Amino acid sequence: MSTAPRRVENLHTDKGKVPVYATGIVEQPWDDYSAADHATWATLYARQRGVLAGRASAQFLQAQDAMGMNPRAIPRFRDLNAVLGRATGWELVGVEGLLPELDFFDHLANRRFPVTWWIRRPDQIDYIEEPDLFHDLFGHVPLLMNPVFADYMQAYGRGGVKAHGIGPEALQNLTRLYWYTVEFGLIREAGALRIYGAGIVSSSGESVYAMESAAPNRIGFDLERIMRTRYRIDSYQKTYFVIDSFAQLMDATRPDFTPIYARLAGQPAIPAGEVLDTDRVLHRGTGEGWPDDADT
Ligand code: HBI
Ligand code: FE
Repeated sequence: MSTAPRRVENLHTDKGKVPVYATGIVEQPWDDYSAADHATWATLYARQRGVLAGRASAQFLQAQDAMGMNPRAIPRFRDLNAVLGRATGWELVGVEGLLPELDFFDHLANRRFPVTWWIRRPDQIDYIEEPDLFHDLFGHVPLLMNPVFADYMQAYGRGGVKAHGIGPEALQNLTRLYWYTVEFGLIREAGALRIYGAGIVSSSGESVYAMESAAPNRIGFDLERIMRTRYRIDSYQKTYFVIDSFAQLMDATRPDFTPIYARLAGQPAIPAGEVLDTDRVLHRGTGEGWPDDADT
């Protein structure tokens, strides 16, 4: 039962005061967005929809259209919540940025998706490291309209709360699953490779790279293999994992992960660019342009 969050402090930002609540929830200060903020949204939205034609999952594009996101100005969370709530019971809540993992998992477990309330500056339009409103709203939110993916995200949140109680290794295993599916996942749709991961769909460069570059590996989804695989947060991915459907993703998260964590505990992590003999290899990458320093 979600209780209304308690206002705890006013956060000073360059746009005045934004009230921050106990669970990290802030109200979307829609009236404080500048013309530049709205123009940044409109530019990124138009550019990405152009890049994603023929590259993004049809289910992603249909879901984004069904949400009725305004392409010309930053959408109001409350308008999107009316549509999203009816479709799958999910709710967008504004946040300041990355949340402590347990807070993040608790939101997902209660069908609340945290969306950063601010958007990047015009001079950051091509890249920003931390997730801003465009990454969250354009990238993550549309698929919450898809009932199967919406169930997966809630199951993931519940799994995260449990993993947090088990320990750091379990949490690391689960974070890798999020990274290689929700953030950087590919899907096979009607026999063709398509993008659904938010980190890719919100990046023009990585949308092209993930689909067309010879450099990265593309490997069939394997839950435990993914949970062991390191990743990079500072460059395009060295490896992308491909699911056959969102149902496959949901089925993979049905079992209790506790015995899986126990099995993985003694096994070494797999470097981000490595290909295993047991992998279902769709494309073995050339490794061209890969950073040569260690993976995280
Ligand atoms: N917080 N607001 C926000 N958004 C995220 O995507 C997010 C987070 N905190 C932690 C986190 N993601 C990752 O560690 C996930 O793998 C859990
Ligand atoms: Fe993200």
